[in-house]
Amino acid sequence: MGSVLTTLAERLIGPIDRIDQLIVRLPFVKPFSISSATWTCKEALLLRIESEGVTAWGECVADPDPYYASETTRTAEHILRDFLLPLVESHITMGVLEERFRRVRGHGMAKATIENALFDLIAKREGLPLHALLGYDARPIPSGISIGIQETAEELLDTVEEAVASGYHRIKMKIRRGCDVDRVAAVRERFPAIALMADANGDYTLNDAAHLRQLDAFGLTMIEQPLSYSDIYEHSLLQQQLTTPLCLDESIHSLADARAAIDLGACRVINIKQGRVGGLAEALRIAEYATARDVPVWSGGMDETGIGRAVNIHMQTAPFFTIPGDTSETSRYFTRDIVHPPVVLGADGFIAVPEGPGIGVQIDEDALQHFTLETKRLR
Ligand code: OSB
Ligand code: MG
Repeated sequence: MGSVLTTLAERLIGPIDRIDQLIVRLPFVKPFSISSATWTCKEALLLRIESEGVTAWGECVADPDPYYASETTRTAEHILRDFLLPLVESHITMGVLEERFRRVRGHGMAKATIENALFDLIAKREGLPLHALLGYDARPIPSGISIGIQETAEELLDTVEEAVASGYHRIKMKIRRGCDVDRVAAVRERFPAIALMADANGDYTLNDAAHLRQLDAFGLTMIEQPLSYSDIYEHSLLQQQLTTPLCLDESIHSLADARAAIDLGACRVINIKQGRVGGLAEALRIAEYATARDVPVWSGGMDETGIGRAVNIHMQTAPFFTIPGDTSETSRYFTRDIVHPPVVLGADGFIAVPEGPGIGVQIDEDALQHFTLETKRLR
């Protein structure tokens, strides 16, 4: 593992002819609600890098609003243009670039956008699929689904039923204050045997510990981010009062956060979003650290377009990812995506890794043009 990351860090960036930033907006099939926000469409900043006839892509996972994380599409634009892209030079390695990026505090989503695009570029130039550049063999990826907060319990039960029938290996349901214990109880009663978990996106405080303890009755595989994004210490106190494992998502921005959380006993599982922690290299470091301490990890999602979704799939070929993640079929999110082929579930609920060079999916130029709000040339 150490050697995998060393080899990655030694890769040269190489010549860059042009960089463009695109903002795209794709309508969702259905609005997606978490405790702090409802989104009716996916807005994303994309980076397109051209190098000697090769075109590479990176997708920023920031939302247009700061309701899941502090970064937004426009903060990412500012940080990319004014601070990160000036550090990208053809003669340096990815490891040196990562060192340079450390001077910029935070902004992991902006950093991951460049890192992802450059790894796509390097992989394409070497004729390797991204998973092979990362050092892992392709394998079928077990799928999980994240179901947003539904208007009614009936709609929730119908959605879960559909997901179970599709073959998802693990069901995550979003909860919030006032829409939690009864909903989980209803799902559990109807589906006694499924792997089920709940994600609160930080809607509770330690004062809710007794209330949250009721969730221990339902055999959840984990409760994700019950407390706020900065409450790592408070999660360690909550974990002592619950038998259900806690999983941290938005609290983890780096390996340092993961260390603090694990060593404090603040979580027993980590949701790693490579697009949130600065990219694939930091994500794999977190995965290795956690796994060595018997804290399993899984790959989260940010409702990405096919570009970011492909990156998450390639990352999950790493053997650390032992729990089904939040990577679901494209058709759950979009009627039309900007890449092909779409992500589909095999009959057994597994996802195949795209096998072309780099991220392995092709841009659908017509769809891209259709959904693009603006394009800016950055270099
Ligand atoms: O908390 O994991 C989350 C989507 C947007 C913001 C935060 C979260 C999510 C999801 C959806 O749960 C994951 C996906 O389907 O990509
Ligand atoms: Mg989450």
